Amino acid sequence: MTISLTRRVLLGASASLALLGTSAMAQDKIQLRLSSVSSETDQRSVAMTEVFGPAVSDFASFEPHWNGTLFGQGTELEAIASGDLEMSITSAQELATFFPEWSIFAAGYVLQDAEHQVAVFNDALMDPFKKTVEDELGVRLLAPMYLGRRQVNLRQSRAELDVKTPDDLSGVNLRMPGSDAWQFLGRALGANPTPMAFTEVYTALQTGAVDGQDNPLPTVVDAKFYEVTKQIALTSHLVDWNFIALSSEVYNSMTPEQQEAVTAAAVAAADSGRAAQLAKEEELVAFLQDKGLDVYEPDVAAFRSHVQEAYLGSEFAASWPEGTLEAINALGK
Ligand code: KDO
Repeated sequence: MTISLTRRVLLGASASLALLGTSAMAQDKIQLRLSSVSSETDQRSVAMTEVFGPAVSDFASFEPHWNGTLFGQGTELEAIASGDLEMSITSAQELATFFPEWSIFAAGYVLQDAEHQVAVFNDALMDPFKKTVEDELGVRLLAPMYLGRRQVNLRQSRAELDVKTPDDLSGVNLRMPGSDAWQFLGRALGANPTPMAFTEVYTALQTGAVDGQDNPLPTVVDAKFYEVTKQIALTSHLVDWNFIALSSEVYNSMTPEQQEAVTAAAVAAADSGRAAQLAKEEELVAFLQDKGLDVYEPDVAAFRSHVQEAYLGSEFAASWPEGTLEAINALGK
């Protein structure tokens, strides 16, 4: 079928007008660029793309950038504070680099499970912590995301290195994320921590640059760390979480209805991602064993007492506001 020249020109013109219209409309929408090192298939990313984005699409253009392609791990909060980014999936460990008291939410064996995380995030005890982040960093924390129970994942097989207690990790070169709070956790586990960005971990395991890493089972699978490791000791040393973070300046520029909608969208995305991540944690032990990894429980009580003892005598605990640890524990089981 041939289209007359006139008609083709008209079609072309209307298409470019439509594009202009779309891009102009997009320009009317609030731009929400999110940068994260998580992959697009990570349950937190899927929840942001499938739940958060559509829920705010009337007034905002959600633009996720996964795998650290826009900003490197640990640089996102400063990018938001300087107005170069609107959103991130941040962590207590990253916030602790600005405000040491945030390390209480990154301490091993404190948060008990996903339900405890939500109760803590919504409790009044969090108000001063959230206010400091807003007042001093210009970042608003919208909702808690469940990352999962962090486990010790090693290149050595169990026959080569049977992990029972922290003593068994002595001398093990364990990759931990770069901040002080993470490095401290690595030492509290008994290992020698090596700071490294998430995007470098697979290659470091593959080449033997590190002996292991720690992450929840869904991450071990999503990042394919199981391809280059041989065991997982189920220490569950940190029930880890992230926070959906939004520039306070952008939030404050929204109408009250938009503020309510963006908050509700974040909560809905966090709830969706949490359910998906919990389901994956249940099913992945068998998956990883089928891939040939030794997956087993060490002496968790020995790890818990060693880690808690390390924290209680630490500079981190000295920064924790009086009564906060007790208030967190009171919200648990
Ligand atoms: C990691 O670097 O091990 C970590 O799990 C730290 C988390 O706070 C978070 O940044 C996470 O990486 C990324 O979202 C990738 O899963």
